[in-house]
Amino acid sequence: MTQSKRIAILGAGPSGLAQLRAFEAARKAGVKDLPEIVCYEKQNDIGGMWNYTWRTGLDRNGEPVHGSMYRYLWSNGPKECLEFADYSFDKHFGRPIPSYPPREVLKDYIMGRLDKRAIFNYIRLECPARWITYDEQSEKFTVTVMNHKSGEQETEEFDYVIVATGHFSTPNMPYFEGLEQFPGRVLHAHDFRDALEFQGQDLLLVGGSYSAEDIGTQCYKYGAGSVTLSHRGEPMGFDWPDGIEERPLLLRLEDNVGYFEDGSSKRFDAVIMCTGYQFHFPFLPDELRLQTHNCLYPDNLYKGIFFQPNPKLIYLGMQDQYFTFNMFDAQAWYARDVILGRVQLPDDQARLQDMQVWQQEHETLATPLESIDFQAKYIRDLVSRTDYPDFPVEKQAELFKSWLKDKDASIMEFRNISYASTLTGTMAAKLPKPWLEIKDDSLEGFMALKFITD
Ligand code: FAD
Ligand code: NA7
Repeated sequence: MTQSKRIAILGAGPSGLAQLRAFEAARKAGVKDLPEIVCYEKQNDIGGMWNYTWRTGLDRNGEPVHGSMYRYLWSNGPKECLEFADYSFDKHFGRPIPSYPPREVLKDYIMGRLDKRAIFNYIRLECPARWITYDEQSEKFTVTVMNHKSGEQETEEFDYVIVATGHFSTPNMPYFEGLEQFPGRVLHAHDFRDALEFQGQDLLLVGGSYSAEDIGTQCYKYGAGSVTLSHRGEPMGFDWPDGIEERPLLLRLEDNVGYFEDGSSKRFDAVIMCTGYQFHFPFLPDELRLQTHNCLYPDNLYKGIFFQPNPKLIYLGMQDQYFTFNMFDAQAWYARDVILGRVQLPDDQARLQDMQVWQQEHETLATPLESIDFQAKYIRDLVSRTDYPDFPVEKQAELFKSWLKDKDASIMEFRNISYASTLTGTMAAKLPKPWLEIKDDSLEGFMALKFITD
């Protein structure tokens, strides 16, 4: 009898769970001789970024806290763009809900399609990966994890390693002169949790992307005194309400006063660095470690998944994300089919050529609209190669473009807009009052709202 292959999945967030589900789908479809899978998860539950934690700094095991989610987060894109091809929002909620659900509602949806009993057979919680090596002769990986439940390190061998540890957890924290004397709080978006903490305060947010936009509008919603967004590139340029403004880059702080590139200055109570994240894989040696920045087509990953120097090392979800959950599914299905031998990987040279074609197109992307189409095309390419249920990714790309327009039209109101599902055609319900006025966004609170349906 031949020994079955062994696979280690690192991380049980949406990407790792997509991989587990892809294998589960094969098992349910009657595929025999499936590989043996172990999924190591650092936290004490599944869900990744969606497993909200109040903790910051270190977790109860002394590990760096993974979570960057904050309490009052609502989806930053329409839910119709992240709908799983095989599990619609209609199926989960049984009735139309609005297009921009809050965090707990989205988590409920993500978890809803999992057969938890089956999934938990594979998962070892509180087991952060510590170190991984690859032996050219045996062609096996050695994976060492710290099992905080047993209090011991464990080492096992695997044929494949799938890295699904996310890339929005390790702060990129720049220095500005005078920070050490600033009398208020200085934190990174990673450690931001509850906007109520900043009620009445004048806030300086450094950064010009999603976190700055979202944390800024959220602090405004929950009563911050003022929000100043400082950007080093182009301003975001939205039509901000009174109380939110953009300024060019912060030059220095003197006591509690920030000085900006345009010569202006302002007094602040707290500074929140919304300056993005580092790719951080402390458990991987140089020769196995993906080295990239936040972009739509990281270097060295064939089909955005297979590590070029050693394609038995697989990375999921490493792209910057317009699309999220359905993209992770498409990646996981493709990775599964390669591991099962249904899809043959081409040789080194052919993989390189393929990556170069995508890289070249990636380098030409000049606008968000082009970037959305590029990511949709990437997903289409993956889906067309497996039996993952076909879904209208191009229509979802069009919705993303409408979303951009809606944000430009009104950054404080875009979350009040509804879209139709590209899968079921169901029109999303409308919120009974504007997003800005709905402060209780718990699962129970949100689902108890009287949504408006046509
Ligand atoms: P993660 O969700 O980050 O999961 C990675 C998992 O790996 C975690 O469970 C972690 O504990 C585990 N892990 C890490 N290191 C180790 C280790 N050494 N060993 C074992 N396990 C490890 N997406 C949307 O679609 N809509 C949104 O509105 C949205 N909002 C966001 C808001 C914020 C603040 C952030 C940071 C992200 C947001 N995202 C959003 C994007 C989010 O990254 C994805 O939705 C999704 O969580 C990515 O899934 P993942 O599994 O790749 O990574
Ligand atoms: P992003 O999207 O990677 O953006 C980081 C932002 O921080 C971006 O505007 C950067 O400017 C800016 N930045 C980075 N370093 C600096 C310094 N030193 N000074 C000033 N500004 C800086 O990260 P986000 O956290 O906004 O979003 C990540 C995910 O979290 C996203 O998917 C959301 O769903 C939530 P640049 O554009 O590089 O000039």
